Amino acid sequence: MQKDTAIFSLINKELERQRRGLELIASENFTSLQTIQAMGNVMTNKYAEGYPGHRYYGGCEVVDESERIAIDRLKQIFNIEYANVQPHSGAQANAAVMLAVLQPGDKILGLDLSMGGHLTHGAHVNFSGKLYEPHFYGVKKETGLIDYDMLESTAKKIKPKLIVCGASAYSRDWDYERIRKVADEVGALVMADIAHPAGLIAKKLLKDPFDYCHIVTSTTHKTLRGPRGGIIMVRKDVENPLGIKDNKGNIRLMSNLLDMAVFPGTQGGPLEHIIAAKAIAFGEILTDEFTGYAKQIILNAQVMAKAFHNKDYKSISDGTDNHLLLIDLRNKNISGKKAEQVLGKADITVNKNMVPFDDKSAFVTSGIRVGVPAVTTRGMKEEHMQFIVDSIDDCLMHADDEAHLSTIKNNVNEFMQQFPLYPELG
Ligand code: DSN
Repeated sequence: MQKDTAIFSLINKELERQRRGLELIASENFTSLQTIQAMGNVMTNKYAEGYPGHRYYGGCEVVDESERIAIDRLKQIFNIEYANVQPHSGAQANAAVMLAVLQPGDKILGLDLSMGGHLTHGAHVNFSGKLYEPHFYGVKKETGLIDYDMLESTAKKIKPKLIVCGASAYSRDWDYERIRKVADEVGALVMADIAHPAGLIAKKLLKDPFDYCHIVTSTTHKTLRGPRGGIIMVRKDVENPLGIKDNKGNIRLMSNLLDMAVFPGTQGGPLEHIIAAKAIAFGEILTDEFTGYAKQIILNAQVMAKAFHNKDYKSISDGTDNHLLLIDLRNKNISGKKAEQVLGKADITVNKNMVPFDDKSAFVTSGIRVGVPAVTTRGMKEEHMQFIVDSIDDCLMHADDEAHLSTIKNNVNEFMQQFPLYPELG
């Protein structure tokens, strides 16, 4: 077949879109070129159901080596005993954990989606809310901080099997120690989904969840800056302290339960080309360059928070400890939906997001979520944050002025030329 110009020209168009725009979606990043190159490799041709050394197909000796390197590097990053690098995504990782440690109908307790939580933490439209009995904690209205009292009282009342911590739109660190204390009192396991802040945790810039959370999941493409995918990790509860049984009633190591839940529980053949790319990204995370990157994320986010504050924007919890801000636009008289659309016209990409206690629907919302991992990868430092905030404010203040939005777009495109993206690609 001839080269598929339709698709390759769209890939080039997407590259140009990424190059010229301000990418502020908190869950996105620009992975290294070698990571991208590894994703398009011949390992995609290989079936490798099972795990290194124990596969259901022949010819796996090479992918075994690559998967072992990915596992070893991930263990080194987080100082953990167990890692599974096969989940195709964060949602798949969470599904596998729940399959491993829960029975259908068991109670789970997670952060409410409308308060910053994630679909897979019990939302009624998701498998986690359909197969299990979901309960939620939230944030405090006055502070925007996790309501640990609510978490504790709900846990004591309902006695969940699993407490899930972690969020998609929460700008503060977590009190994992307190959550574990509650879990121990009610006999629950704790799963931390660190998909968003994982890169900052890897470099010890935020609290370490591993000593308190029995199981930790993440994606690999957000602050970890790797290929799109998921991982499951355990530091020290591999012994299965709560005696969770497999479906034959045997008490197995947590590592066995989790491995079985990924394959054959929820997935078939692993994406060995993506696992190779994960290995590359994990190698990059182990470098000093990544330490500098993670520190810069926090510096940029804090300067950005101040710049928004100076323009009378309200952020939930009034600032950030991590890589993102959840901006409440209610005092600016514009919805999240409209803000996302208007900013898009100026090549500034954000996502609309519900704010806690939102009076608008998830489709309209009162807020936007703004994150700095991607612009930090582009090379932006503290001094560049003011331009971003000024441009966002300018757009929102001239939301219906197409000519003005077009001028801002030109300024954004010119600004972005200072920060080349994949110059090797021409
Ligand atoms: N959709 C991701 C995010 O944007 O946070 C979470 O899965």
